[in-house]
Amino acid sequence: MDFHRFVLEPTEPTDQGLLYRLYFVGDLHFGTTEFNHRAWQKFVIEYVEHPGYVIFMGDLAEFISLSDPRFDITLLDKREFKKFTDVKEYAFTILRLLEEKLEIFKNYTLLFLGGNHEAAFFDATTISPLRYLGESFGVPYSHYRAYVAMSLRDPTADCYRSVVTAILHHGAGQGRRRGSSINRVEEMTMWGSAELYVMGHSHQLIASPGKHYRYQAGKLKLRPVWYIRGGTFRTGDDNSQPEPIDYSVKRGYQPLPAGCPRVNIYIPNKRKADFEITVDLLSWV
Ligand SMILES: [Mn+2]
Repeated sequence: MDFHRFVLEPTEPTDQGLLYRLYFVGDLHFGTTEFNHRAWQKFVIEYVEHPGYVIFMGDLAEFISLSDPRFDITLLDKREFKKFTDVKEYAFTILRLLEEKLEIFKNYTLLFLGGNHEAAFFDATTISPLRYLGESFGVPYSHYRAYVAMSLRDPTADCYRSVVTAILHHGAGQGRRRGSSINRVEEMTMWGSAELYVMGHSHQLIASPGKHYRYQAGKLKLRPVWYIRGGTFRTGDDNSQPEPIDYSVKRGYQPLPAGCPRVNIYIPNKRKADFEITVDLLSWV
């Protein structure tokens, strides 16, 4: 598991303390007809009003799949397709469009975490989409999982006030019931201890609070933790052509909204107070 340390500046000054906002954004499946452009626009407006750091959780980019209505079956004639250069050219077209979409997050992006669809993208094109974006943004890329420590800087005192850690994994497997989905995240506690356990992949948007007991410096301490699943933007929209194809409908899953979780880390001004964490589940249809 890769380890990354980041220094966070407060995203917003408040009179009562310091606020650090952090978005986990994933499962866009950009490149399919099911990417919900309308919900994405609403998210961008929300983000501009409430800026914060961003960690991308994987399955952002998708090479066109055989089930995509835009796929031209005649291209499958192995003798014509594939001048391999055409495949690469198409892949880079998708990536450049995605890069434009993510441009507004560029200076606030901490990390790109890869998912299974990036692996499929790589298999089809030999291009690793998030390694490409990571290099373009000048931020690290981790395949599938990472352990992250975020040092919270206090610019008024020029010191670090605390550290929030997170164990991240794109996710794997299926199971659409809320319980089975969040249990996968709770199992991440066996990999190590952190304040935030975040997993994408299931497209469900869930935040579930938990508690950890830790014996530290001769004292038993109760630490609040959060288990989080990261949502999706692959829900289709009203304008899909040639017909609305909602991914969840097509797969026989319960329909889900488009959205992502936002984590608010708050340090009150009062001396010695440690951070508090709340999670907003942002969703749009
Ligand atoms: Mn996935």
